[in-house]
Amino acid sequence: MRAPWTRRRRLLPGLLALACLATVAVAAAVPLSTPSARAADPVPVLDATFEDGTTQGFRPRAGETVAVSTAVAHGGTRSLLTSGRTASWQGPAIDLLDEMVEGTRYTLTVWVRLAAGESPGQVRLSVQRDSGGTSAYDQVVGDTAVTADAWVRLSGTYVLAHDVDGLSAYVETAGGTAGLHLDDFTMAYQPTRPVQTDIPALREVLATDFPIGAAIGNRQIIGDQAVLLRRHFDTVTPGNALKWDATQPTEGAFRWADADTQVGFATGNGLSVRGHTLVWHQQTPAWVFTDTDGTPLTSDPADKALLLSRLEAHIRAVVGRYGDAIGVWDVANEVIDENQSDGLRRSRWYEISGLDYLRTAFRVAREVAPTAKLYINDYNTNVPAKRDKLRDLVTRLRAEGVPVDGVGHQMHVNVQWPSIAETEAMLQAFIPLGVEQQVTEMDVSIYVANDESFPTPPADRLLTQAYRYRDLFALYRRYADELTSVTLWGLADDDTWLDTFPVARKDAPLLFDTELQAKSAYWGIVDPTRIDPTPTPTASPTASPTATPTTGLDTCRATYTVTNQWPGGFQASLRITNTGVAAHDGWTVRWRFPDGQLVSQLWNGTVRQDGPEVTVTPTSWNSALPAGGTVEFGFLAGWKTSNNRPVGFTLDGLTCTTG
Ligand code: 9MR
Repeated sequence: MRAPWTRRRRLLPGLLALACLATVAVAAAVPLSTPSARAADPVPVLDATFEDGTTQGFRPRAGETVAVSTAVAHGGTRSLLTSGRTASWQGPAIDLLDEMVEGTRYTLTVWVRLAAGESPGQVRLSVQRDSGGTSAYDQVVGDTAVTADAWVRLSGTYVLAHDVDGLSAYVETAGGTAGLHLDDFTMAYQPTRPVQTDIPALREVLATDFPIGAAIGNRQIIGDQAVLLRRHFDTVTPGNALKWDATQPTEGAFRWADADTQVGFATGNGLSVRGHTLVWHQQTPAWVFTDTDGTPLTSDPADKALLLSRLEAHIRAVVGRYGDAIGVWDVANEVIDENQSDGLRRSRWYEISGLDYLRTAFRVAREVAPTAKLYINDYNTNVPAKRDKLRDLVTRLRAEGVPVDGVGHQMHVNVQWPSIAETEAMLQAFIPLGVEQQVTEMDVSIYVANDESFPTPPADRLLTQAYRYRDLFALYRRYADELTSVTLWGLADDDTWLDTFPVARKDAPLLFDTELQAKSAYWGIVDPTRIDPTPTPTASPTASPTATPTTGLDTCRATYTVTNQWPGGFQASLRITNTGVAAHDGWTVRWRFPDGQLVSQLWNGTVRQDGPEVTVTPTSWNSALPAGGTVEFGFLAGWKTSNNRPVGFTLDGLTCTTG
């Protein structure tokens, strides 16, 4: 009998014909494995200019008014005006069920501006999928600033990766009910380039080191994506399908469709599965933390018992369903808050149960899956303060007999941060504990600041990224005895969570580009001599720890990076490079915060803050700053209404350039 979670996918008619057409058309235009070659031209499927005076298939989502307008136009003399909105999710929609073929990539583009007199706001482009009476929503373009004075272009690619009985694209606002115009909507079939078959498979290159994995969704297991996935990877992590909000959105009503599909694909193709994740403060439905009458649970014994029994039931169901098919579980995700003296995140889990939610989760997971490896997983585990708090927690839990087998380092990093030395210290810190370690969610953002946005990834960033992959994987390989797998948080740059986090912009953090072709980042791992050196490199932050000194007027360079931000707080790092000819031993670095930000904790230096003015001086071990040398420190800080970058960086009173 087949396991209950294996399921045949139904391909909508036409997919195969279209896929063949794509392959033929693209193969004729683009030779195999030419990474710099452009994608084939899109093939228009739909367009709407409203110049014929009709709404061309656009309709209101619910109750608002959608009508052709001559007030403004992006092209021609007409646009589509949506008015009378009473909720931010209302907006113009167009049905696509008959137009889109499952597993095929489309580009959706539309121009939007707000109606006259509306205050600036944010718009986004989304797709609604309906199936058996349930709707789901995918963002095609994330929140994008818009005004009543100018048109803004929203354009993104979309692959339908689910069987559906209803499908529409729509524009909505992030908040408010402003009237909005849209114009020149197009949907184009975007042929993909064939998956390269003449380059080494990552999993073979790394075969003697560790299994290599990718996070997946339904989109990664059909069409060319599936071909690429099977070719290069040993393991997969369903990125969302096993989380609580996906599996048990309401109490006792489990939904397995996506998880079954993804786990079934993996086992059917000889890929192993990391189960992610059983207990987390995000993507957990509100019912878990409330009474049956909607009252928030408290830490009183009855409430706590109720919470832990829900946790136990959840783990029994989810882990039990997949049995041996899932050999590793991220039992607990992101439970550390290094700003708490005890290092424990004040999540609802913690507030109600203290550490008992962790004890229960690991105990039950071990009981249900006795041979699975049980992990505690977190981000920024390279940051010394966080690393040490995690190490302390794991030590404490294991001393109590809680079965924590491994530590997962997410490694959401960027082209500049963190250093190899800090990453190595991260791996070393856990060796004495005798736990396994895995890199679980690695990606390397091309951005180093929240206010950067590139329509296409600049060549120098991609080159620096390749060096980062080269150096980080060289490190991982040196620690292959400790690392039992390395997983990337995605398959290719066409589908990455970083396109909407921390702001909406196109990122390119993975090894394969939006055309599924190997990037220099891939070669950084597979064969660094094949990294495309054409663009002028910005020095690899790790390959060349000191910059070449330059003479002339510029004396220092300040590189400021917000590495993480959440409501009210953020983490940042500042790297100062001495680009002058003289040493600055015993240095003093200063800057000004423009928005009342307040540093709460700084490492690798001593901080003083006087209003907006921040002064940092060295610790005992990093006071030397020779010509060409670099110092780097990180800090945690609070922010209120906005968090713009600091200004006025100086080194010993000399003004630094930024960048
Ligand atoms: O990749 C996931 C993305 O699709 C979700 O929108 C997001 C919501 O929180 O979660 C992403 O995955 C996260 C993972 O589960 C835990 N570590 C951080 C990952 C990126 O946010």
